[in-house]
Amino acid sequence: MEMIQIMAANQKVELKVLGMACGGCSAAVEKALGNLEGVASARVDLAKKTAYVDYDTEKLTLEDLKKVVLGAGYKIG
Ligand SMILES: [Cu+2]
Repeated sequence: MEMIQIMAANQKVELKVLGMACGGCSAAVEKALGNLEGVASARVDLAKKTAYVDYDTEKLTLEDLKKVVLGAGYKIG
């Protein structure tokens, strides 16, 4: 039962991230997202300019994720 409650709040999203030029950039975005409390996993595909984030909707909103990307110096597409 506890398991179900934990899983129920998680949401997967894909964010278009603009301004990344190399692996260092994608790693920085990945780290910034991954450091957020409530993010279960964050993976960034540099070629696709996309961040795949699995997060807890009770702790974070999509806006919070976007703000972190902007704060790291990149843009949302
Ligand atoms: Cu770079």
